Amino acid sequence: MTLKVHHTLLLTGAAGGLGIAMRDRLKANCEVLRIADRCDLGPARAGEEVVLADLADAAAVDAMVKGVNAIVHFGGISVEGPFGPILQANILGVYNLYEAARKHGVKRVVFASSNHVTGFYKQSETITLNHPARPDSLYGVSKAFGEDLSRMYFDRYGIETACLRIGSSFAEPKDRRMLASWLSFDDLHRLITACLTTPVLGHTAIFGVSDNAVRWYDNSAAQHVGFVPQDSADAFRDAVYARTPAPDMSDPAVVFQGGGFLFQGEPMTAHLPPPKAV
Ligand code: NAI
Ligand code: 15L
Repeated sequence: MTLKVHHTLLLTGAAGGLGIAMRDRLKANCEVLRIADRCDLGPARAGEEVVLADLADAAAVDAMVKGVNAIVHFGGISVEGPFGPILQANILGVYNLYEAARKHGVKRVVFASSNHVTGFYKQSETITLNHPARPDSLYGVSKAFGEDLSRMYFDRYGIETACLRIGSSFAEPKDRRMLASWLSFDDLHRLITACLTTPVLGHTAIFGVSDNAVRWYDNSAAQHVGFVPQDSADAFRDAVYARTPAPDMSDPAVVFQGGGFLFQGEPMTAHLPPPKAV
């Protein structure tokens, strides 16, 4: 099966953790890989073009997108934090990206959304792609915005998008939560490849996790993508259990799928015990 459906592919966020992990893998998916970030990417390697651009700069984003056939959009703020940078990178930035895609006729985007769009569901629940968003953070809200914006660009302009609700994509699972949320780098590449090559993508969200025995997600509404994960966090289970304490069930980070994100930024208060009467 040919993977090179698109001649020139744009990878944003190429200086980040997942950008670095996908940079070489995505060479299999195109003739030319245009890598972009606001941080230094070093010189172009064989088969690459390098673009420095801030996502909040509409003119720079327009130039970054011009001439590509498809986009893997991984750039942006990747954790909870102050609203200003999230607004610039994840809200204005994703708008700039889709406006540039519309103007330049790009018809397929793979958008790095996040499990934090639905982080306020419990770890005891299995959620489908039809469950409403329950963002656990301003970051999660910004990813929900990207999902909605991309839907509008599909309905109005026919730009197909897969919103990858990535769980935890690292070299290996770091804690017990990631035994459910882990997505290996190779499975992430398989997921991106499926989104780029499926004949009809439309607009869809899809949870990005490996074939972990413990899972919170049901991807059955996105079978048309054709994503079949081949790795599993289970191989790391014994080691993770050995180095981590037993879960404290009164800890919201253990109860909710979003884990520690619930405590980033302004402190969460809804799940704390009520103040004692004086
Ligand atoms: P990262 O933080 O390592 O990389 C993000 C990249 O985006 C950085 O190189 C950064 O310089 C760039 N960036 C940030 N603001 C920018 C701006 N205004 N203009 C241009 N570039 C900008 O994040 P990571 O882990 O590589 O994640 C990639 C994407 O996947 C992010 O969008 C993140 O939200 C999403 N994601 C990642 C998960 C993971 O487990 N690694 C889980 C869920 C979602
Ligand atoms: C994310 O959305 C973050 O970008 C990543 O850094 C991880 O923390 C991940 O979620 C997670 O939930 O583990």
